[in-house]
Amino acid sequence: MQSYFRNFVSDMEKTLLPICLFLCIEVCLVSAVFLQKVNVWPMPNYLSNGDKTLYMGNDFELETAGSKFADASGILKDGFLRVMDIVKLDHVIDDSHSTLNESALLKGLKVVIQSPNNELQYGVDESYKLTVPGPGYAHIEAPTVYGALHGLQTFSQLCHFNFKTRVIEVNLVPWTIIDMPRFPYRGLLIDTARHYLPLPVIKNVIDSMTYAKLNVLHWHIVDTQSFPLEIPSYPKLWKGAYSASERYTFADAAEIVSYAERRGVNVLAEIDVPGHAASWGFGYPSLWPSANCTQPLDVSNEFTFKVIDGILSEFKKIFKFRFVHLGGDEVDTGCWESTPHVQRWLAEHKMNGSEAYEYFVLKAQKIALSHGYEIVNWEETFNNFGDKLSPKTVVQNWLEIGVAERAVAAGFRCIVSNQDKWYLNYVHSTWDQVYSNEPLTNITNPKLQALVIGGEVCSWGEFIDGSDIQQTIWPRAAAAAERLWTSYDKLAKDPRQVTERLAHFSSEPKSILKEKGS
Ligand code: CP6
Repeated sequence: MQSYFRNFVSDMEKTLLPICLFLCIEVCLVSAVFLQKVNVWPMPNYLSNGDKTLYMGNDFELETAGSKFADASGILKDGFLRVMDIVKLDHVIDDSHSTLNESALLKGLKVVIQSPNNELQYGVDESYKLTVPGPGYAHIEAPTVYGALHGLQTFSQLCHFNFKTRVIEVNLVPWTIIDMPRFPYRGLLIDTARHYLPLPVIKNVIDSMTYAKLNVLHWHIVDTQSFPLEIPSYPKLWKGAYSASERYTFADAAEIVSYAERRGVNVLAEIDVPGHAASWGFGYPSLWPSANCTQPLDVSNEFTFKVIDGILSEFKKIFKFRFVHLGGDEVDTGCWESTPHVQRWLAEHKMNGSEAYEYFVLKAQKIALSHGYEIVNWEETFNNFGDKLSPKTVVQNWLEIGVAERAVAAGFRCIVSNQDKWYLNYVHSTWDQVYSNEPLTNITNPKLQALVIGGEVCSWGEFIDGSDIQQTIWPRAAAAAERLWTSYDKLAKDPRQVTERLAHFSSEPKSILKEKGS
């Protein structure tokens, strides 16, 4: 019995010992991971950290001595104040610091920007280096102020409020972060035609984009349902607005652009032609083929192109982004083929409906080019007459799988918006599906990869308004933002690995999404 028991024990030891060892190692590993939890979103491209904790002084300050960038317009200073607001939230901070050691004090942030210019444009250098070496100062170095703004966002994510000591802490010091985006175009579409979005809501959306380093607000301004924007040279166009109060003055639009610009966000303005444009005709009914067949815009009428030209020449005054979006999607030429005067025009010009669609899109492209814009078009234009499009076209995918592959093979640049994964209006699509949408799927040639300039999540407005747009956008847009920012080899292959980090990111901006917009 005794020997049986001894044997039993030793047998047990044989099996338990490895299990115990395994558990010990596991506990150590888990606690190491726990200690080194890095809660930065999107994940930077190079990062190293230590295990020390600093606390932020009362007069935590921004210093820019040595920077070539003069910040006359206060872009950097405002950015600094905004992230300090995020860091502090509404916590009651203990400013006596009586229990804290001077040798762990973080006094401020020194920012050095190499370029004196601050023009925001497609392809601007957004890289930055952020270091928190120890007590004293944290440092950001960046070629441009827009890289520095990203650095500020990352810095804010290293800070947290310690509820015991009631001070702001930075832990895991020393930090070194070297970071740059994977793609230059990281977009979000908002739609102000299906539901009007008040200016403070749009501003809030812009602010929230900066937390995730998204850099293009694609403003789908107008559609069938409404024309909310004032166009000074065609003052009847915004008769197509839902109501007098649901409108943007030209100055409002300029205000949105400068608000976005100061935050490193470009605005891509869209007029979707020739489909999706029936609202244009409330002010100018001759833009309709007929009163009961109201779109696509009348291809047979020169006035149609005069209005497009007028709109784009007004756009050029405020929308400084290199690209304008000319839509071109979901065109049903039935109205053209069934309206007598358009029918006659088609016959005279020896065109059928689809040829007239091509004629319209190419003519609109020429107008945009004449104003110095490059063009984004929805993928149908490429699918139907890709060989005719201007080489300055960027093809925006949404519909078919494999469009990016085909568009870059044909030499076009491409933006990926795969509707199954990146259409946020599909509220049942989950953040991990968003995360797993890889823009370079099946594109292996580096030259062709470079033609995929990025991607865009789309918050179409049929069922979204100012009251719930933020809840529909986040946190899924953040999943896309990491896909577009972080280099491929650093992305999680299984989205579940990043759940906790994304949850941490989500709670931070949400708490300041109250009306700070205007
Ligand atoms: N409006 C415009 C839309 C859509 C598109 N263009 C759209 C289509 C399908 C879905 C969501 C939006 N509402 N002008 C397509 C690019 Cl699911």
